[in-house]
This record gives sequence, structure tokens and C-alpha cells, in this order.
Amino acid sequence: MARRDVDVARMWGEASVRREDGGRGEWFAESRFAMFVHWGLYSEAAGRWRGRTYHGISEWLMHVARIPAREYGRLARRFNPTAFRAEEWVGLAKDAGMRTIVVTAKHHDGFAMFKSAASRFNIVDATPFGRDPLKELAEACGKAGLRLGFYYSQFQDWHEADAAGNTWDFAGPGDFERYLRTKAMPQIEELLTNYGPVALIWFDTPGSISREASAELAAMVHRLQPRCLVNSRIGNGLGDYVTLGDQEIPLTAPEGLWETVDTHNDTWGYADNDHNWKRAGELIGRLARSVSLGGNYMLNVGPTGKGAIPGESAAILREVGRWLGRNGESVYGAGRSPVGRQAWGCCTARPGALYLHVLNWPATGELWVPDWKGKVREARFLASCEAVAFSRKGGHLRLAIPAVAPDGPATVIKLTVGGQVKAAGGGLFLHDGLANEFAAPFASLHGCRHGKRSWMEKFGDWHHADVIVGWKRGSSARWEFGAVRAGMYCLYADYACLPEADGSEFEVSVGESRWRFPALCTGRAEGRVRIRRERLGMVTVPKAGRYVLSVRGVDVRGEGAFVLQGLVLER
Ligand code: FHN
Repeated sequence: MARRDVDVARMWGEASVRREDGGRGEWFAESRFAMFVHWGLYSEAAGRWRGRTYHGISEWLMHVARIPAREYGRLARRFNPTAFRAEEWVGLAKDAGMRTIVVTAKHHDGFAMFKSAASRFNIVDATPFGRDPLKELAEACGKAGLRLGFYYSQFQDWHEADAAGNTWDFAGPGDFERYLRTKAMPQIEELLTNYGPVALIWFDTPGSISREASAELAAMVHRLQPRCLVNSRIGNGLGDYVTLGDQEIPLTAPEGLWETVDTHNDTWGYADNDHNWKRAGELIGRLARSVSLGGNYMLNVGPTGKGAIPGESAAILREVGRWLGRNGESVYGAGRSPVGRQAWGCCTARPGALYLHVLNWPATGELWVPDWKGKVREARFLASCEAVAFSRKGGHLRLAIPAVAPDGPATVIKLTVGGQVKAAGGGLFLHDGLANEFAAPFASLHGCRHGKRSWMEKFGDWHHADVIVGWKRGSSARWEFGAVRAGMYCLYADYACLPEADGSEFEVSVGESRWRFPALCTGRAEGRVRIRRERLGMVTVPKAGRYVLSVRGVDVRGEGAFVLQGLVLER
């Protein structure tokens, strides 16, 4: 084993995979919405150890609190999840409109949530509970027609001297091969032989696992269950589909099959202290944005140590499910849209139809789809089937909408179209009454480059941004956009500026407006880029037409110390 600790930069493995084979992924592309469950001994500890609260992801408690394996293992003696009812979890997933459940069979703490002959550190042999919840879950999923997949931490196992991750109990490199052969492989084999059809094995944090080990694991999964998918976090580009970074809702999408995984609050495992639930509207927005780029959305719930999914989380999920009951046609079996993201939301598509997900409802009485090239047969609110009047103006499509959204938390308008929908360029457009984002991936650059930054806010609470990097004097980024009327807009910049670049000077321009602004330090913290939004001033768009918004480096200090995520025009 090259290193015992896990290199954060290599947490998630490759962002591309070999091409999926044998039709194994057909169901995956249709299913769109899944439930992820992080449940283990850490749920019992709930983010607290020896009277102290550890903020961030609770399933890493053993790691962040440096708890000796022997002491952590004692949690098993009191782990008795008597409130666990497999049918209730499955019922909630169904109510929420989720079609697959992926549950932690073994997380990094090394504790198996199923009966295992390979290690007694498992829920049946080591706890007073003595039941196998994965067996119960497999039966309940089978009855309800949901797919079941298992999360398995193949590289990190903090309970084992020979695996990766535990640097506080075990010194020096262990014998990874031994761990692989005596625990990881036998346990994965148990999961694939004792629980009926397994939809996927969800590997995680491949770190520096060798290509041979990844290949052997993938081959074993496919030999035991030829229809079972393997995600890209198996490492070395050997998955059947791509899992993006944690909580990453992308602006541009990878080719082929992909998913993103998200937390409901700011942790995966249960934490007493975390009530930061994403509202139903936010979840729907994240689901719709994933589907609009052809991806799947897997949302996590963290049951308590007693085995119950927190009530607030369940109630919000049910609200999402009710919305999907009315609007599911725009999600399941729908996919990538040719119309790019707009300030009001995003689009999903299927042959003959385009679905406008209006996540931010404009109170202006109109909704614009810019650069419209297709033919519209009819427009209707998907939930109520009520017709929406539409017309064309200046090459754009205009829909007449009420001042208040008819179907909160996100109204969908279905456009029935003739032939293929074609949208020109990036479709950047100034929507009245909304925040119009001019994001890094859609800029033309001169003397600077596209890049990406990922950082944690609380521990393990990952955030991601596409950014523009490599700024120097004379570098510039420009966005061309359309506007259908005159107006004054407030301009903001989203950027990160380290102390070395503090006071760097940039020039912005749009139409006749042009002025300079200083970049202000947004702080420095380990592993954090701290992107912040700064208000730069007001700009006037004098009349309908096409404009260019640009930003140019005038005096840029501190090489690499300034990154720009984008500009925002809001009115
Ligand atoms: O370290 C894990 C983390 O605990 C959690 O399981 C997430 C889910 O994607 N995966 C790893 C970090 O990316």
C-alpha cells in the first residue's frame, strides 16, 4: 500500500470511465432519482464524542476525533436500532418518487451492517440487535419493486491494520493485499450472493488503490452478478458509470451515464446537531438540474442510531414525491435538454417535448426561452394541463404566465414541439426580475483559463465551482447575451481572492457602462477557496438587443491568488 492516509485530491477516482457494456446501465438512465442511506455505528454516536460536538460529516467521527478502533468498537454494544422497519424506509423512498435505494453495507469505520463470516465486527454478531437489516431491506425492496444497491468502502477500513485510513492506531504501511483477500473481497461476495439481485455496488474513496485491485473487484462483481453496475469510485477509470464529487450539481455534464450524490443536510450519517435540511424546492431544483444534463440524482438520508429516518427529512422527501406525482413525466425517462440553464430554472427533454422547470418564478407575467428555433404546437402547465399562451418575439419564445407560480415549489411548463428543439449558442439572456448568472464555463476567455475548485465548508461538506483561473494584466472573460428591454441592473461578482491578490484591479463593461473595481480578500483557510459575492455597481441596458458583458485584468497581483466564478446581473 503506497500510503495509509487518503489523499483528498484523489478521494473520488477518475471522472470518466470505460464505456458501459452489455446494456447493464439501461435501467439507470431511466430511473433518475435514488435514495442513498448512510447508516452505521456513527449514527449511534450522532456527531458527538466525549461531550464534544464535531461539526461536519458524522460518519467520519472516528477519524476526526481520533478514536482508537477498540474504543469505537464499543459503540456496537449499545447499538440497538429497534425502530428500524425496512418497509418504512422503502415506503418513504416510494413516496418520495425514488426508484433505487443504496445503503452503506460497510463504511470507512469497517463495521458491516450485515451478517458476515469474514469479520465478527458486524451488526448481527456484535450488537444486541442481532438482526440483519440488509436482508430485511432486500426483501422489502423486492416486494415494493425498488432496486437495491450496496455502498462498500473498499480502500479505507479504520478497523483494520492492513487497510487504508487509520493513521492514529496503526503506523507504517499495512498489508493491503491481505485485507483485500480476507475482508473486502469475501464481504463483497457475501453481499452479491446472499441478498438477491443487487443493482449496483457503490465503491468509495479509491485513494491510491492499484489498478489490479480495482480490476479484480470489478471482475468479481460482474462474475457474481452480470447485471450489477459498479460506480467510478472503484478507481482507475474502471466503473460502469461516473459518480461526480459529493454534492456537485454541475453546469456542464460528462458524456455517458453519470450521477451526482447529495446530502439532505450537511452530513451523510445522522448528526443530532444538523438541522440544515434542503427545502423541497431546493431538492427539486437539484434533481431537475441533474436530469437537464442527462444525469441521475441520489439523495442521502441519515437514519438515527435507533434506525428511524428523521421526521423533518421524511416530511420534505414526501413533499418532493407529491411534486413528482404531478410532474414525473418531466423527470423519469426525460433527459438532456438542448436549451441551456436560465435564470428561471432549467429544461429537461424527451422526443417531441421540452419541460421548463421554473425554479425561480418571475413576477413579471412573462417567461422567455431565448434563441428559439423550433416549432411549438402547444404549451401547458404539466400539473394542471392548463394552456399557456405563447408568442415569438425577436427570435425568442415568450410565454404569458401568472404573477404567482401555480404549482409550487417548482412549476413545470410542457412545450409540445414539432421535430427537434434547437437552441443557438449558450442561450445567455437577461431575464427581468431574476438573478442572471454569467458563469465561468460559458465565457470566452483571452489570456486566462477554465478551471475548477472544490472545497469543504464544514468538515467533509464539499462544494464545487467552475472558475476562471490564471488571471494577469490584460486577461479577459466575455459573455454575449440577449435582452428584450431596457433596464438598470445590479452587477455582482462571485470570486475568491487570497491576501496576495487583495486590491488587484479589474475592469467590467457592458454596453456603455465601464468601470474598475478592486478585488477584496475573501480569506484564506486550509483547503477552502471561500468564494464570496461582491456587489460591483449598477449597469444600464439601454434597449433590446445583443450585448457583451466583460471583465478584464488591469493590475492583477499574486499569481493564481484570484479566481472568478462568474458575474451576476439582477434586477
Ligand atoms: O468519505 C465518504 C463520505 O463519508 C461519504 O460516504 C461520501 C458519500 O459520497 N463519500 C466519501 C467522501 O466522498
